[in-house]
This record gives sequence, structure tokens and C-alpha cells, in this order.
Amino acid sequence: MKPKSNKKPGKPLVLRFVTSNPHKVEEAQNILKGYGIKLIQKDVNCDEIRAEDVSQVAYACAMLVSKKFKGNFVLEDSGLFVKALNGFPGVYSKVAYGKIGTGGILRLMRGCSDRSAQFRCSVALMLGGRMRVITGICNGTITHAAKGKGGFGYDPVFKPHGSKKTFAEDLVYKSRVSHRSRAFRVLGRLLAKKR
Ligand code: ITT
Repeated sequence: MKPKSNKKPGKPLVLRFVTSNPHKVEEAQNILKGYGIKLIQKDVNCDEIRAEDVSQVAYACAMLVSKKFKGNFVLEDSGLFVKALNGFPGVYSKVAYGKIGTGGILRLMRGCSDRSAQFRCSVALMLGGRMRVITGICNGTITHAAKGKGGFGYDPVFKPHGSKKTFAEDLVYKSRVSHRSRAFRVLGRLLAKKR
């Protein structure tokens, strides 16, 4: 039988997660609970800059937020980069999703045999006035039709390498390999070292 540990679990570290997207909070919290970190969603308006990559957007956003909010926080910028579309929708993923949705991406990709795509997530951590940006990547392919009802955004059309299912069909696998889970796992390890 496993011996009982006398060690009392420490108080969780509470961090604000600046985002308007509750799906992001849920997925990140699933990862960070294993590191004793509790996230609280905080809405702070941040006009995203035009940039080539999500890491630049996350950095610029965190700089803007730090002028309005003095505490410790995390935020992230993420996007889907499709090879055959020269990286589109990329940093425009949110706008593209609102305008053309997953159906629009599938239409743009009609006739494309190379369906490689990559999800990227850059997390900016502001802790004690110092910033750190961590990026997580998940490689996969764009399907020919939307499948699955779970998750959000482009999940029904993205199939990660190593799976026959889309993210929307298999959220357990998503939480293991996604761009977000990879970035937040690194963040969890980093914060665990500091405590
Ligand atoms: P913020 O308030 O945190 O900015 P947001 O939803 O506006 O929330 P982004 O600006 O990072 O987030 O936009 C990224 C878009 O990319 C998002 O709206 C989704 O459409 C898509 N996306 C990001 N991560 C995704 C994921 O894990 N699965 C599916 N789609 C995702």
C-alpha cells in the first residue's frame, strides 16, 4: 500500500489570465492545476498589433496590459498557420474565424494536396515586473471536412500528428499535445522552480 504523505499541499499560486476567451482559461487551467496554479480570468482590453508571429503579438499585448494592471498575469496569443495558404490565417486567426470560419478555410484549401498546418500559442508571463514569453507548437493537417463538436475555433478541421481524430473529436488528446498545453506545461515547470 502507498504510504500516506504528511506533507500538506501548499496554497495554490493565483495568477490572472488576461483573455476574453473562456476556452483558453479552461484548457490552461487543466494543465496548471498539476503545478498548484490557479487561474482567474481577467478582461483587459488590448488592441492587438499587426505582427508576423503570435510571440510578437503576445509580447506587445503584455506590455500594454502591464500599463493598466500592476499585478502578475499571463496572457496568450494563438493562431493556426496553414502552409498552403502561406501561413494564413496565422495572426489573423480570430478575425478570419469570425469572417469565414472553418468552412472558409476548407474552401480556400480546395484542391490543395499539402494540408500541413501548425497551431502556435505564445504565452507571456508578467511576474514581479519581468516578462517571459513561451511558445508551444502543434503540427498536424487540415481535414477535408469539419468533424467533432468539442473545443472551439478551428478544432473541427485540425488533425494533430499522431491521431486519426480532429481536436474537436478528441479533447483528451488535445490536452496532451496541443500548442496551448505545451506552452502552459513549460510555464508550470518554470513557476514550480520559482516557488
Ligand atoms: P484573447 O482575448 O485571449 O485574445 P481570442 O479568442 O481573441 O482571445 P486570439 O486573439 O489568440 O484569441 O485568437 C486566436 C484565434 O485562433 C481564436 O479566436 C480561435 O479562432 C483560434 N484558436 C486559437 N487556439 C485555438 C485552439 O486551441 N483550437 C482552435 N482554434 C484556436
